Amino acid sequence: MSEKLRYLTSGESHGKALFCILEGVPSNLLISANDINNDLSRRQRGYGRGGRMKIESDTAKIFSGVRHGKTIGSPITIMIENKDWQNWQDIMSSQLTVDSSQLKAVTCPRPGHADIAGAIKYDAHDIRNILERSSARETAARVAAGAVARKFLSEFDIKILSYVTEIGGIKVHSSSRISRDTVHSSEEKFLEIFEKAEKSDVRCPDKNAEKKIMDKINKAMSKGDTLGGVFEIVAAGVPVGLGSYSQWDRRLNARLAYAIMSIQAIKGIEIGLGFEMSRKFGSEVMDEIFYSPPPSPPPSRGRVRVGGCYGFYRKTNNAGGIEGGISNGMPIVLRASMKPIPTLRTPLSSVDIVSKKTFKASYERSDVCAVPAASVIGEAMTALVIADAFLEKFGGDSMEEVKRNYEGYLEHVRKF
Ligand code: EPS
Repeated sequence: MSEKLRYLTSGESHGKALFCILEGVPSNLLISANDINNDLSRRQRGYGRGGRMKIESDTAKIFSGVRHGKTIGSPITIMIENKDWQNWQDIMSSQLTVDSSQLKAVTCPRPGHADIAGAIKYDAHDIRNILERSSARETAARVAAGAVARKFLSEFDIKILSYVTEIGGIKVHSSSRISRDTVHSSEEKFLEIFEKAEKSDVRCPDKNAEKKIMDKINKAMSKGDTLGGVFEIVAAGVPVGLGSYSQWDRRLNARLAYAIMSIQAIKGIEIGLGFEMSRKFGSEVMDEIFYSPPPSPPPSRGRVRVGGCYGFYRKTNNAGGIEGGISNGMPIVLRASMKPIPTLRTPLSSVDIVSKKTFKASYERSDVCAVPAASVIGEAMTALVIADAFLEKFGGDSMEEVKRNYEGYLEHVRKF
């Protein structure tokens, strides 16, 4: 793990605010709160989200690291206020002024949440102490950090996009997917799929599947139940050579898996053809290597995006853009599966942590389905990992220095 780009988040779900401190962003990157707010608002969308998203309109306040619209190389501090704090001031007060015996403790852990393991671990007799931080609300702060990483990567024509491939077992039709046969197709095809996803209430580029998914979410909603699903992320324009096989924790696939698996409710990740690869002959899945002399003069940087690294190219992308833990110049493709949200309006059986009697789990307001939001969070985590690996290879203290280093490397790749 290189950690050229480091970040921490803090804040409770119903506390005053969420924070993120991001360190390692070079100076002279143009950034504004609007760049961050766009992603914050994308994270809030999606059919099946709960009442909280109607209360919040997440916006970033930049407290440090940016001056007159440009980074200055010092840690960037971002705050996102919780509007709902108004309704939780006593319950979430940091002061002893509130009589805690008057506050109703949460004592029935929800199966599938961090509640019971967290309560035992932190010796908490009110599960609120656990659920406030384990809540996926924390991801708003990560999306803010990811938005800065995305802005940095955009300076090098690297785009990170995502869409939902299935919810509740209803899958997007193969013609609306990019991960298999069409993965090496033109940038236009990528963008078309993502534009459709962006307009969809469930980030699904296939209208037919979208309708079925929304019907299924309605069904879950009326039953007091929840749904999970799968989303796919594509990082296009990543140059050959990020990450390394030389040490286990430098492998780019491992770094991505770590970051994606850290998102609340994520239970699995695949890169490229993923699990499907294990069911095929080797000859069917390796991406054969071809060569055509690099065009002269060199194409604009954007052209590196699809099809590999100038002269060398592939016709398939079963590897998902990573071989031997190193980016190979093809788009990086990964999928993650999200379990259904564990907070159920019709709760499952649980045991009260105080009385030890069987009860129904506590119900906390929550979402019916948050897969579209997880997809946006996945983009942020991917952006942070790729920006970190990019800085490890081309690192510099200013954007100008990083750009010089990158241009020099592209020249090397072109001549290789
Ligand atoms: C979330 C905010 C939370 C939940 C959800 C994600 O708000 P509240 O708890 O006030 O309803 O909607 O949290 C969970 C899914 C979870 O498991 O905790 C958000 O901002 O994304």
